[in-house]
Amino acid sequence: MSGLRRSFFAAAVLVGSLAAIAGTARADGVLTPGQQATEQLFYLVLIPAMGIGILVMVLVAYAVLKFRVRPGHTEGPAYAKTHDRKIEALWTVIPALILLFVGVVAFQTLIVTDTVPPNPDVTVLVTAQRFAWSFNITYPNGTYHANQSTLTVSVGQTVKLVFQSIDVAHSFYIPAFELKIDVIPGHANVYWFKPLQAGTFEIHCAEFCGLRHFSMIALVHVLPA
Ligand SMILES: [Cu+2]
Repeated sequence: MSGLRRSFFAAAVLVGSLAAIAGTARADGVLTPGQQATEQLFYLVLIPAMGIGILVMVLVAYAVLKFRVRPGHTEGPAYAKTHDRKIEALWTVIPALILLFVGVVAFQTLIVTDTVPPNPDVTVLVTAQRFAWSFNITYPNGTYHANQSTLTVSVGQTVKLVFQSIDVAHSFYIPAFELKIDVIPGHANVYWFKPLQAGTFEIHCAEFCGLRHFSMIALVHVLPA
């Protein structure tokens, strides 16, 4: 196999395996609107980035092979080209357009993930404390459940979360929902989610908060509607 053909082959294998990884990551389905928006953004950025990365790697491999020192090719041209206005304009305008695209899609994602519904069905005061979470939950019928160790909600309910920490900085993280927000002393962060499927999902702390940080785990129970 020639060097150029070999680099194209390696690039094809890389694209294939990345596509396979992307495929398995999609298999779980949509759990919340925020998770859906986050994953859409992830793939909208990942797929063009893979294409650009592969293009660059192939061009580098091509240049290394084509312009290497070999019998009869020991020197460069006597008057090598040093400027090209057209190419310079292209490599300014194309990255600018890519950044504009990423900026627009990222803002669209933030509109979904960071717009807390004005009239949530369930309101939860989440209290973080080394090394446990506790939930004060107000349900749609007005019932109030204080100091719960598990967050129980139903499919289709909009859930507003208000966070407080009574000691150090923590971070509320539901990996399945791709939801993560800092929980810091002295400032109440606000976030939301809307579960679309029943199930039980883990809540972790994603900010190192002390020796037993790893054990700061709680559950979200999503009951069928
Ligand atoms: Cu913590």
